[in-house]
Amino acid sequence: MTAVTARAHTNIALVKYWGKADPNLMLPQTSSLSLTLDQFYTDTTVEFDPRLTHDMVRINAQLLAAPASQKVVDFLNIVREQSGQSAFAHVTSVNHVPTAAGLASSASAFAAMAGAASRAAGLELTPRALSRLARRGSGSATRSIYGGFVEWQAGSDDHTSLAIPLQETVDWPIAVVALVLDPHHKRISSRQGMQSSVTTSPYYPAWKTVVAQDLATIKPAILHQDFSTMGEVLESNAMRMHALTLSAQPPYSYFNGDTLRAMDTVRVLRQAGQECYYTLDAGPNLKVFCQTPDLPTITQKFAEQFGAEHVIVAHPGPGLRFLS
Ligand code: 2P0
Repeated sequence: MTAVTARAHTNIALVKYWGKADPNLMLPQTSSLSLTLDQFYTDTTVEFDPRLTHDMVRINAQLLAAPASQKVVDFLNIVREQSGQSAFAHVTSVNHVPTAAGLASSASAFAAMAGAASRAAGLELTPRALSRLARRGSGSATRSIYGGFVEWQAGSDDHTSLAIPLQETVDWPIAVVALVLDPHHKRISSRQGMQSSVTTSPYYPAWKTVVAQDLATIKPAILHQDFSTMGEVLESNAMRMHALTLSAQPPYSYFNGDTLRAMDTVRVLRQAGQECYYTLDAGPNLKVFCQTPDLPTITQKFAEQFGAEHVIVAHPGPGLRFLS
């Protein structure tokens, strides 16, 4: 019985994953691309224990009962199948991410769990294999195995759908300003939302074309440190993803009034020469990309508008690591 602890950081997608091709294997409809962030992470400890009669899952010091623990139990079943380990496990996970506020705690959570559970079960997986395993827990977790800029290549099956680091160490003074406009649980989960977009939005075929074009444009822009091109692509990609929510049947939206006000502030800042671009996920919280020399002006503006306690600055962060 060995307890293993792993830490993984969350990531923010610049080209979004929004739709599954295979919900069981968690194969996406398209590839996607993200930046791993230093400020938001999850620490997870896993220990298999033959004395247990079921998996014991504690998240942020709270013991989860079924059905809340089901996603974790399903994930542990995959690890048991791969490793031959038959015991149930103690799982203790602490999220340093505002949970379910559109800051993708599932990405850091399942990446950390992939690391801790596989090693505790006796497996020594490569980063590629860890990213495939993390994918089975949550799509965005595929990318959190690596630091820096990461592409999740859609692939066509369980073996080929995995993350590839584009640039693990980011030697570029960029920052992401996260605005926590509403820290509460979202009403429509990403899982439900993306499924509804795939099956009901008439724009879904166009989205697949958009993603292919955006990836082709953004990858060289990142490698050449072309901030303007990267920013224009990430902002339009986010808006086109959200167009899939507005065009679904029934329509829905993750925006609230503050989201629209913050988007407007980004435009005003840009007109005043502070180059910054926004993105947002399945929640109302904007994430604003900027270059570090512009950080003081940009954070001050948002602190005046929403309160300093709602403004969190993050930088490029590292990939999965083992703490014990
Ligand atoms: C992303 N999101 O690329 C996109 C953009 C939210 C908006 O991946 O069903 O928690 O577990 O695979 O990964 C959030 O969805 O969904 C997400 P599942 P996940 O980051």
